[in-house]
This record gives sequence, structure tokens and C-alpha cells, in this order.
Amino acid sequence: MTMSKAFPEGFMWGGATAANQLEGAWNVDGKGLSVSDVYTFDVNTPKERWLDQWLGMTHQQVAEAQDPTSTKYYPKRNGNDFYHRYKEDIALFAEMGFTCFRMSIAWTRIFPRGDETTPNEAGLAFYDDVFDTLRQHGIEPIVSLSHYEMPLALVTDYGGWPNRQVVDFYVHFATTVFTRYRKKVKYWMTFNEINCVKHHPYVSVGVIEENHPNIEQDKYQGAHHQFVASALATKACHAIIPGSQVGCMISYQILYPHTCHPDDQLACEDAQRVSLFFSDVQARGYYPSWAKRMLDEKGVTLKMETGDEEILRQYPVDYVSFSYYMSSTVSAHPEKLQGATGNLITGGIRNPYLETSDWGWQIDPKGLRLALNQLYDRYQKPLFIAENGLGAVDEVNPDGSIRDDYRIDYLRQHIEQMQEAIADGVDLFGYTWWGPIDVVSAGTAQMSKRYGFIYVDQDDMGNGTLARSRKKSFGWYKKVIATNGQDL
Ligand code: BGP
Repeated sequence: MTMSKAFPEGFMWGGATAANQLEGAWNVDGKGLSVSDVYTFDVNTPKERWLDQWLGMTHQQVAEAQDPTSTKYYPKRNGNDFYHRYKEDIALFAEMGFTCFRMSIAWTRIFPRGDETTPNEAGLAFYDDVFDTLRQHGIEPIVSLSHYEMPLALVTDYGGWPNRQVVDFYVHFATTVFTRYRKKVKYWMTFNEINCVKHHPYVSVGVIEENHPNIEQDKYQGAHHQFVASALATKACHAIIPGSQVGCMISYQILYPHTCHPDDQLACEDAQRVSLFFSDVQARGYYPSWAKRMLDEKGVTLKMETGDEEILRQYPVDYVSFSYYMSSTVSAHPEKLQGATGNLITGGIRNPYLETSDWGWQIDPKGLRLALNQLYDRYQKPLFIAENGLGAVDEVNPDGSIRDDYRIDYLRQHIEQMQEAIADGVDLFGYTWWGPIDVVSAGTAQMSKRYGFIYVDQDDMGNGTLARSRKKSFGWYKKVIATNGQDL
């Protein structure tokens, strides 16, 4: 048998985005406020505290953001103005040869508060036109139903996902868009990075952490409701759109034990379980054997309704998708270690064998091969890389060119490892680079943390012409797609 490192025919190449980081037009055509629209950006925050701005949303911030006279800067409200420029942007994606495009529907364009019965026609019409434009260019849309953007009213008036009623609101939203777009969208994802509730319960399950008596209880109760909602949405999608494919989406980092001490290995295994717990339930259709102990140790007692377990079992996802940016190192005693990076996402421990991005994310292409193998072994379901990318500060030369060789290197190395994983036997059917056009960063709300092949002229405070231009990586990715991953 000859080993092939070729990408399968029909492999899907493209880019990934989220409505709240991209669209702007936050109060246009009937859109309501989402959790992401109230995220402020304070330029004076020191770099190592950027993430905290997002993690530590307070009740006061949420209240201020609803005050129309507030003068604070809310970067996600601007996005990069895709709402008005999508035809131009999609034409640029088509020029690169994209065969797919991952995007999300802003729930608040369809149901501004989340609890309405009748959808907002203007919101539905906007996505009709986006999907039509994509299809005219031969680009397959892949749509996330919820990418860190639930309606704010479901948080303020209902307490977010810990409230069971939110399951019904979500399923009504999902069913509405499945019905409307049944001829236009075949691939769906139910929740973006569902396992990130452990880092940021506010945007994930709509829970404000401030002065919270038992946040773990709310995080996992909210997650349980999302599992049920995801299963019910999968059921509805299959009924409404024959041949549709519904996936889960997790944030995945390969974890290495800091040393070969068994305690570090155990800590590593524990950390991985906390992460994979979510896709275990969604892909296998049941809670893993160790879930009870994990939840007990967190002081969580889940409330399940009769029939929930049956729903999970009957409607698991069709495929597993994930974001992959970096790997992390785990120690049983992180407090004793020197050299912590201070980056919450990387767990605070530097891996001496890896380089980091400017934001401390540890770049590890071989970790992607490991991730693909681990997830495929575990689930035996088709895999899709929903996000991967390098956030960097780009310099615009006087002639307007941007030579982002660092981005090309990152991409090349990760594609090589995808080839290795495919040769290992992994069933990988697509890849979407995060932020193919510069968008507002999810974690830092900066515009200057850029991932794009397409540059957007806008700074961190929203100044700029919003003009689009091609970076060097634009032509490079185009060539990769044209050769189905052979010319790297
Ligand atoms: C993922 C999110 C995206 C995205 C990306 C990069 O966690 O799903 O929304 O933005 O990370 O993160 P950041 O924008 O913070 O650099």
C-alpha cells in the first residue's frame, strides 16, 4: 500500500469568521444588542491584562452599555463593516479560490431579544443575500449558530443558559434559520468553542462572574442545556434539510506534561478531560464515565429533565470541528514554577521547545498532527479544522504592500502537519483559516491583532478608511488552494 500525503479530492479550503467580529452595523435593520456588543476596549490596559477585559465583564459594564448616551468605545460594534461590504469581501475570497467560508449568523439580527416568536425579516434577508453571493462564487457556506453572541436580553432578563427556557429560544432560532436557508446551507455548527465556558462564562453561557456564589454550577448547568439544545437542533436540521451535516466545535490545545512525574501526567490528563468533556457528550451522545467525579469535585449537581439523556443519545453531531492555535504545558504544581507566561489561555507555563506569538500563544504545528490523531481516534467521525491562524501586528510599507512571511510560514507548517495526519489515516474534510480578512480580535478587542490575508485599514479605536488590500499571504494561500495543498 502506498502512503499518500495528498489532500482528498474535494477537500474544503477557506476562512472562518464570526458575525460579532466582522459585520459591524450593530444597530442597523432591527438588530438587538448581543453579549459581544457591550465589550469595551480600554487602550490603557497593560498587554498582559487584555484578556481580563473580556473575562471580567461586570453588571455595571452591561448596564452602561445599554445606555444610549455612553461614550465608551465598543469595538465589536464596528467589526470591519462586512455588513455593507460583503460583496467586495466575498469576491476577494473567491479570487483566492475559497471553496468554503465559515461564518456565523448573529442571533440578534433574527431575534433581537431572543425571546420573540416572529423573526426580523430584515435580518433574514441580509443572510439570504450573503449566502446567495457565496453560492454565485461557488463557495459553500459553513454556518455557526452561536459564536459568542447570544442576545443580551437573554442574559439580563433570563440569566442566560442556566435557565432552561433558553433551550427553547435557541431551538426556535435554529429551526427558523434552517427553514429559511434550507436550500442554501448544508453545513452547520451549533456552538463555537463550546468548551470555552471554563474560561469565559459570560460570552459562552451568558453568566456574569462578578460576585457569583457558585459559578461552576451555572457553567455546567448552562453547558448541559447547550448539549440538549445542540441535539435538538441537530434533530431539526436533519428533518428540515435532507443531507445536512451538523458539527460540534471545540477549542483544542494539545497538552504536554511539564515533566514525566506521574503527578504532572495526571494533571495533564485531568486538564484534557475538562476540555474534551464537551465534544465527548456531543459526539458520543452521553456523558463520559468520569464526568460524575469531575462534576462532584467542582461542587456541581446537574439538573436533568426526563428524556434529556435519550435526546443526547439519539442526536449526536455528524462531524467534529475544532480551533487549533497552540499547545500548552501542564504541571501539577504551576505555582512553584518560574517563567510562567502569565497568559491564561496557555496555562501559564512556557514550553522551552516552542516559539510564541506576540501574544504568548505557543506555536506548535506538530501539535496539530497530534490533535487530529487524538480526536479521530477518540470519535471516529469526520474532522474539520474550523480555525487556525497567527495573530500578528502587520507593517504597511510605503508602497502599500504587506510582507507577512511570518503568517505564510505558520500556515505552511500547519498544512504540512495536516498532510501527515491524513497520511496517518485521519478523515479530515476541510480547513478554514481564522480571520482571512482582518477582524476585531475576540479576546483583546484589538484590530491590530491581525490574522488576515486581506488587510483592513482600521486601527484599534475604529479610525481608518476600511479599505481592503491584499497581503503577500493572499497570493500564497491562493496557490495552495489551486494545487489542493500540494504547492507549499
Ligand atoms: C477563537 C475564537 C475566535 C477568534 C480566535 C482568535 O477562540 O473562536 O472568535 O477570534 O479565537 O482569538 P483572538 O481574536 O483573541 O486572537
